[in-house]
Amino acid sequence: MAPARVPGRIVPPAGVPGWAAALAGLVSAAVALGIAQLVAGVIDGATFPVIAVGESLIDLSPGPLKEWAIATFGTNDKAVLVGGVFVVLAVAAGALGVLAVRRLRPAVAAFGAIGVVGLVAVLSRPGAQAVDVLPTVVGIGAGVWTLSWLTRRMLRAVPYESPLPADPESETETGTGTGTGTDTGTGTGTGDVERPVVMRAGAELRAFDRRALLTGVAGGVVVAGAGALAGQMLAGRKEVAAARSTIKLPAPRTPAKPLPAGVDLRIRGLSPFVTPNADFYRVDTALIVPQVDPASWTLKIHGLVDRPIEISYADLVRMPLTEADVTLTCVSNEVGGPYVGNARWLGVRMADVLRGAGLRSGADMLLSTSADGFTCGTPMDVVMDGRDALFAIAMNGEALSPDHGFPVRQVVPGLYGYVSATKWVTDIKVTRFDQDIAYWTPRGWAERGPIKTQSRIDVPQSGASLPPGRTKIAGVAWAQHRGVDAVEVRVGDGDWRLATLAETPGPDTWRQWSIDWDLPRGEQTIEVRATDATGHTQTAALAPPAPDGATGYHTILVKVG
Ligand SMILES: Nc1nc2c(c(=O)[nH]1)N[C@H]1C(S)=C(S)[C@@H](COP(=O)(O)O)O[C@H]1N2
Ligand SMILES: [Mo]
Repeated sequence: MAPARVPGRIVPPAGVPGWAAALAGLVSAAVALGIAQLVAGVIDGATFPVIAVGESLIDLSPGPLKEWAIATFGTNDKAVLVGGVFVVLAVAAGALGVLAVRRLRPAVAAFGAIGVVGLVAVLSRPGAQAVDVLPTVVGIGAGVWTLSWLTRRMLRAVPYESPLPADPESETETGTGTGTGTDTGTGTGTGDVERPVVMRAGAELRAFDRRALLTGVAGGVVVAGAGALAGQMLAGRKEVAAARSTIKLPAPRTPAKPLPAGVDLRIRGLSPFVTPNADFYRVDTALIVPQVDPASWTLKIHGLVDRPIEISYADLVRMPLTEADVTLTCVSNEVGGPYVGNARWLGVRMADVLRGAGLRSGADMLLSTSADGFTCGTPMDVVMDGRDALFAIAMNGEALSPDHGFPVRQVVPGLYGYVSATKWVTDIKVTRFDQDIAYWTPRGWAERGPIKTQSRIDVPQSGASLPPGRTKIAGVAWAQHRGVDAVEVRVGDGDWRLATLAETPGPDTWRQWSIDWDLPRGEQTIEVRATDATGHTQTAALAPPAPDGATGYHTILVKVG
């Protein structure tokens, strides 16, 4: 049943409990603020009114009061002030809710008046612009709408029932027949006789509908929370983008070796040796990319150390920087899959930072945690053995993008990403594998994840139709920190032939390969396999990615002729 329109002057609220009216007011204010925050996030830099009011109060308060506040609350003085504004707003909103069930129009007007206070504050801020009013205006609009909606919603029109004694013969029928079908026994259905009802001239009978109020309130809370969260996220994204754009990357103390001329065979369709940042695969558990401001970022190192340390971004980039070409690989990459990419990383050797804390004997695991709570367990010996295990700040000459871990991530040659490449890293606990457990381990993935020797055919593409004659077959192979020594290709049941290998700067990157082949007509399968520098040839046995990386030969099918 649709609620009847509530007239400007509505039913006396005899049946509406005070808490319900106040709750409606509070939630309306929350919606107003949530929507205001959303708009402030969407529109570049538009002012969120509560902050503007707080700043105006600081400007208006006399010197001694300011000094008292600073002396009493210290660096929390601003937070206390903004908190105070919220408390005042909450009290006012509750009162408005109580007013609204008596007289909606004055309540709406008072809501608007609070908005005007916010607008005055917003516009009095230095450098205020016309768009700055939008968060307040749209927020107040949403709040007013919510207040009248909730007020109407909790005062449901009810069917008129005769106060005269019911006909004894139809009594049972009346008792059950007029109850609403949605009543679940909580006493809020419109047919409930215990509920106080309010009658008005014009034969409009209204009653407090608790369930309608509470479901409305729940909706309001969701809208307010989602608006506030999305708004904060958008604002945070802009702030971090601005911080990132001002970063000047220091020159490395240890630059990467210049890439040999022949690292890139420049074959159409073959993955370039350096994966452009925009094409680099992304794998993480983050639903929302964490926005971490380098100004507030710190890295804590604790656990089995002599002196726990906490370093800032400025501290980190003052340390000697190392540049290294390293290929990242995801354990969840299927044979032939796309989750592998190569970049030039700039960062501080993890070993240098860790030594500063003094590693204690007995530790064998570095449990790193990201800003969003992901954890990763890295074998300590691998990080400390002299390889280019980095706290990286840049990728291919650019500060990391938020997607790839800005401001600081780990990069450890030779280990799959899930046990090594923590993005947005903020904390390292020096610990033991038998004492701590990282995110993916209880989810069916191996505790340790050395990268398996693998190879992939990039050209031709599987399923391609090719003209008969000489065909270039090419791809990439990787065996990080061991290095690729050979790649072999086979067509059909023929013999394995050695492919030509491109140059590499070292064992930590993938290696391009190619081979020319006179393919016979018909449907042909092409297979590839790599041998690493330890002499190990990748196994033909098929294994899925879980628990410790897929195996098998990448095999494609082409049609020739
Ligand atoms: N914080 C965080 N870091 C993370 C992950 C994650 O889920 N959260 N995933 C890891 C995995 S599984 C991989 S393969 C690499 C991928 O790094 P990329 O997204 O920069 O390519 O990041 C690693 N670092
Ligand atoms: Mo991964």
